[in-house]
Amino acid sequence: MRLFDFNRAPNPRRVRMFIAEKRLDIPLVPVNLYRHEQLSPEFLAINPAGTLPVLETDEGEYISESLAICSYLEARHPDPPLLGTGASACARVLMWNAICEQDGLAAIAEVLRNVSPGFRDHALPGPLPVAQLPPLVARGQQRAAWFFERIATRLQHHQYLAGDSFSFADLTLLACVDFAAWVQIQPQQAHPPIARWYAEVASRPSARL
Ligand SMILES: N[C@@H](CCC(=O)N[C@@H](CS)C(=O)NCC(=O)O)C(=O)O
Repeated sequence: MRLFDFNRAPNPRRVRMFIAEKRLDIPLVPVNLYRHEQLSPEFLAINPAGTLPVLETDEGEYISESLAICSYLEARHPDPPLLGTGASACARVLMWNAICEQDGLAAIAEVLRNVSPGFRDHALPGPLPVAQLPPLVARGQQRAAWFFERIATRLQHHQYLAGDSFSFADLTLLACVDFAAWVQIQPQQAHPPIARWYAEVASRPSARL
């Protein structure tokens, strides 16, 4: 098994943290996004979307999408459970993970990818050119603000995002909060519940990855 990875990017990071929480040892294959190695013909043959992370299984199958990779690993290594146990806990993890992906990571990416010169003509991942749209910067900032307000409300009454147990949803949220700092958004300052949660989760050894 191998994980195609880039150490600076938020999606590969949440999978690396998941692997660390599971105490698994999976070799990493670096793919440098800054040098656009994800757009090489060799990598596009592995993942035509041109995104990381990708897991290569022992059977030679390639799995992209962070949640799909983590679901595969959870099925093979159930302890400690990070995707919930029981119908309702599993649904809560998937629900909050989806909220963090769609309303959090996507909003922050909308800001970064439409403002940073490094993403010129690459405002969306993938091999086709996509122009930056400056009005999306303010929209992304607004979406991110709404997202973190919702997260703060949730964390006011729950220790972790999906309830009483630490889960993959917390890893995705940690990736969101640290990614937000790239575009000068720091929800810990405005929202004490997020600050309380962040202090705990960011001190786990896996968060150093
Ligand atoms: N939905 C995917 C998102 C993967 C993704 O967008 N990864 C980013 C790095 S965080 C990427 O590979 N970007 C490539 C690019 O910008 O060309 C997942 O959950 O893994």
